[in-house]
Amino acid sequence: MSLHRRDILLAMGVTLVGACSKVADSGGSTVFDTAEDLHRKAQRLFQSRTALVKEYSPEDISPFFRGNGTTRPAEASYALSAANGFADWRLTVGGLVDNPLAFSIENIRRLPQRTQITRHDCVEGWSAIGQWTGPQLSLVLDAAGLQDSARFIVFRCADELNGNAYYESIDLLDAYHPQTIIAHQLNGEPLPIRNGAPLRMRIERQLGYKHAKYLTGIEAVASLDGIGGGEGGYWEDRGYQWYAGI
Ligand SMILES: Nc1nc2c(c(=O)[nH]1)N[C@H]1C(S)=C(S)[C@@H](COP(=O)(O)O)O[C@H]1N2
Ligand SMILES: [Mo]
Repeated sequence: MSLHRRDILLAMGVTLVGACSKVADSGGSTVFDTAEDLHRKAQRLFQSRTALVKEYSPEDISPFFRGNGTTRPAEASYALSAANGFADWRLTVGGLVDNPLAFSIENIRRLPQRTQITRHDCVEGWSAIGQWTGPQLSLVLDAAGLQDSARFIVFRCADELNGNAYYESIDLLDAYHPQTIIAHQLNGEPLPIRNGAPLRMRIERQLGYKHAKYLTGIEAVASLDGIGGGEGGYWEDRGYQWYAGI
């Protein structure tokens, strides 16, 4: 899947603003960089954001991929759905899109798939290597048709922590990253409940808390204001960084 040209420009605009303010913050002569310098810096940032993360071999896979955060949503509707093999689970794609969509797990399995063996890093100080399979998020976003005003992708989840819905968000650069997939398998098996069954995000350029589990909705938005606590994610609303790059 290729990036929309419009999205690249939009995302680069976001990156450029970040680069400029960082340059300004650092003081000194860098404030007077030529347009060429700035262009080179923006390109370097863009390349570091779009590069692939390392993929591992089957022998590197961790014997047990632990669960963290919610490991079994407490909601009765979740237990019912799990008892039925998630046959009634729907993943909705909406917000600033031309064609709102709803996918069953079977629909998700029938899309072109990507399989990747990657290392997951949690801020709590553990890592694990697992093999994940599912369609690229870009495929689903292109099918829904992102509108020009869309800047962020929000992920809605089935679980709550302390009475607050878990949610996450990323920008369009990460949304269109080739290793950003909607996973329905871990190590060749349907996702275990502890790891987010039936669907969870893999956002491989970022830390563990960005990878929304128990995924029910994907929403394209222009701003993160007014969603949850307004900081772009459950943990971000509690002080974690929104951009958790690794
Ligand atoms: N819906 C939901 N997604 C979540 C969490 C959660 O509590 N609820 N925890 C996050 C954190 S902190 C991590 S490290 C990973 C853990 O993924 P795992 O359970 O497969 O190890 O899921 C992330 N996604
Ligand atoms: Mo985590």
